[in-house]
Amino acid sequence: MRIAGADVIVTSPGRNFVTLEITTDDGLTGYGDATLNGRELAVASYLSDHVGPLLIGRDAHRIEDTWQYLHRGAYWRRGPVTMAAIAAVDVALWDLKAQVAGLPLYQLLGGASRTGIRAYGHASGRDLPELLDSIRARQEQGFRSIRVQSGVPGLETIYGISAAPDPAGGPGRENGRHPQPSEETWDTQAYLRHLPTVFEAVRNEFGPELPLLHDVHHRLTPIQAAKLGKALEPYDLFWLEDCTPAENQDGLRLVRQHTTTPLAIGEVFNSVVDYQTLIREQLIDYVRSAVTHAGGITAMRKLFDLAAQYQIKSGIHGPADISPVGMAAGLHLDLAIHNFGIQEFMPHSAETYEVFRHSYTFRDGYLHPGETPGLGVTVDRAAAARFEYRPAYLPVNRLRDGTVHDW
Ligand code: EZ4
Ligand code: CO
Repeated sequence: MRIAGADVIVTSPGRNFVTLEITTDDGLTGYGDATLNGRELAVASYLSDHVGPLLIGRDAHRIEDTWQYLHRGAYWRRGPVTMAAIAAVDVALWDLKAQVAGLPLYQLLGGASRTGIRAYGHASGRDLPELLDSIRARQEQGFRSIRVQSGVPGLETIYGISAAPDPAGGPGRENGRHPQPSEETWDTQAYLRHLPTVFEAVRNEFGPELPLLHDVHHRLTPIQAAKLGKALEPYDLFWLEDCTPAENQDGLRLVRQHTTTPLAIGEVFNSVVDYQTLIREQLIDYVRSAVTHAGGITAMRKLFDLAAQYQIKSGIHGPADISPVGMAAGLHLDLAIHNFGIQEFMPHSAETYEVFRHSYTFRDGYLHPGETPGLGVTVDRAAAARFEYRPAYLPVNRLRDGTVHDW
């Protein structure tokens, strides 16, 4: 089975997605997600200008060799653009191999280790009543684990509570072809004072059993994160996510020494190298990388195997800016690996599902990739062509004095 074509599909059904479509000389088609929110065209160019031409004529079955060829062979390693491009090739090749085998992809990864994939949904509110309603709405949708994000008195918008439900699909898109990112104001002390009161109220309302998560979005220093983790201990979080920027992995030692709140990190990481200290020293409890951003199934499987040696579990990133192709790739891994933890799930819009036909399901709190041979996602190219790319960016965050802060 030789690779005959490698097409890059850029489409915007509600938000931007980049998809690699690999075709083979025996007529099969495989898909990989290459969406890098706000920097989509850089990956599209990396694939169509530099990677696609190298793939033509290669044996589509040689997944590991192709991964190494693109990673080591390029000389320039790692980085979000490179790793998203390699991920797209890798996932498309796994899709093809599973189609040839006539099996859903998870069967090639060792088969199912569980019957369903526990998913968490997002609840948010500008104030407490709105937040409690949002949690109830998620429960009605079937979610049994819920990420809680709350407005902070005195702050107009904060991460997870933008006026538009989907930040990079939000106001910036309306400004024409070259929008500027919107800007938000941040006050760390106000957040640190307010958040424990939110979790106290949520626990009082919903009781001790509902698994609750929270995403700090890299906004604290290690000592601030330590303080927050400690303050949240009475509310028994499932995890506290991205409590501090973790490019400096050593910083997590301080957080860890002060709190037993479980920690999840890694949605902006793209390589196992980013995790070396975090995993070896057991400084985190959940690995957050997305298949789409961290080199595909081949790389993620190795990452999870390393984590398993240290009792660290998976918590694959699953926001709406991962396409259904990337989502499905994560679900096949989730079902197969032993050290599965939880899967983030933001259902896509009806427009997105028009372009991406998928076999995965969500029922009673659990996802399943389905039994269709391969990945179980196909792209309707005629539908994709109806949704033209428009630049859209995540907001930029500033402190009250105007200093740029992590978003
Ligand atoms: O802000 O995917 O846990 N999920 C998140 C996401 C990220 C976006 C960035 O593109 O933090 O919503
Ligand atoms: Co996050």
